[in-house]
Amino acid sequence: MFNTSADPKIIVQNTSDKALRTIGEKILAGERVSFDEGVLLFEKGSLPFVGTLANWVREQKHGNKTYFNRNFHIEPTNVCVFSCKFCSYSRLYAHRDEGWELSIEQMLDIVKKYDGKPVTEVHIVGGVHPKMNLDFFADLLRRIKEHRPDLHIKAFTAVEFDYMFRKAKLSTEEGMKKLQEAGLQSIPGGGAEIFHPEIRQVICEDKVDAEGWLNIHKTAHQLGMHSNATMLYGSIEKFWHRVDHMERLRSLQDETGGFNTFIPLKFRNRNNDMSNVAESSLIEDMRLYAIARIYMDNFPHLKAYWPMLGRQSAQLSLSFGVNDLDGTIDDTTKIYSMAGSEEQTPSLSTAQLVTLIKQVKREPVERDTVYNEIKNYANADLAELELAGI
Ligand code: V47
Ligand code: SF4
Repeated sequence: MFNTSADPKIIVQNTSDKALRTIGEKILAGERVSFDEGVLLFEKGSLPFVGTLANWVREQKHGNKTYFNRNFHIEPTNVCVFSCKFCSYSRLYAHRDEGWELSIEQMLDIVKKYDGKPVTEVHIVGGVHPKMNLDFFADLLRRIKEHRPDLHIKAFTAVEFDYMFRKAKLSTEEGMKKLQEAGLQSIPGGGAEIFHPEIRQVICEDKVDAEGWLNIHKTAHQLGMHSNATMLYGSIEKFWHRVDHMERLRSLQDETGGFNTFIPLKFRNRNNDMSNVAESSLIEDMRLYAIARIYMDNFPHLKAYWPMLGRQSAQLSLSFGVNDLDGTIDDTTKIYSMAGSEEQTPSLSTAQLVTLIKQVKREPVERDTVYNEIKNYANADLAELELAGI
């Protein structure tokens, strides 16, 4: 590879392409990159060029710090009324006998498995089951909070909210308030995919559209909650669709400031209706992360979701703008292993995650959901962590 910690001024000065040089100078002056410049970075920006600039931006914002949190996932069901072409995970409602659906008691049993363990967050996301309605989920949140009030609940994608609220005949604000009162604290970033209708109509035509997705996040922000945003990249979209997606998120962030993290999700092509579409290369993945770090100047954090990207690529991404590796995810999250990620058992202990981060000379910092620092592991004794089984 090469060294992204080289002096970005020298890289910019030595770039022969005038347009790229101008963009590089803008970035180093702390100025925002425009839509057209974003597209140009994708078209012409070499990996060393965008990588070095993104690494500089990352280090300006966070130095060497690399965040992770201790969380676990609950997937209430894999039955889904929608039919996204890239989804390897859902069992359509018509084939619900092949799927699973958990009762509130079963989900509480999962929460109870973590009693006494130092997890700070539960992440609840699943398919859209027509019988699991707003009251069911409000009840679930309430019961989790009764059992463990200190556990931060980050739950439901905009796709799930949109369906729940429409079924309950409530406005987004009314529905969101009801769930917030029941214990909802943050919103994960799923369901965004690619916003532009040209792509959305092909890969996920029947679920919430861009305006709906953005409005749900805006409402959550207005009610004082934070959220994340994802982008499913590397399938059939063109570079400008990616920039259009990032532009819409950047504009909403200018308005509300409620997003914590941008999470690009690499399209994986196994066991779904898009298996004929090739996956992006490692170089394209790193270029994407770097350009995302440069473009999303008002997003505090850029996260690589290691169960989907793979551990080694996630490690590498820490030199291309990424400053967050999600969590220890001590469970059996199925969505990515089913879609072809090499991570068949997506679980890492704290000691393993800390080691992964230290191997690339970054500083591991455990955080809570809203990025309060819990513990800096720069000088942690790994042997002790391993002995303690964490
Ligand atoms: O929206 C589904 C993606 C997302 C595939 O907010 C696929 O902290 C790649 O959003 N290839 C759900 N991606 C997961 C998600 C998420 C994950 C981790 C953390 C957070 C957070 C959010 O999974 C879906 C979709 O974009 N997905 N199938 C696939 N074949
Ligand atoms: Fe359903 Fe989500 Fe899969 Fe789409 S990606 S089919 S909404 S589970």
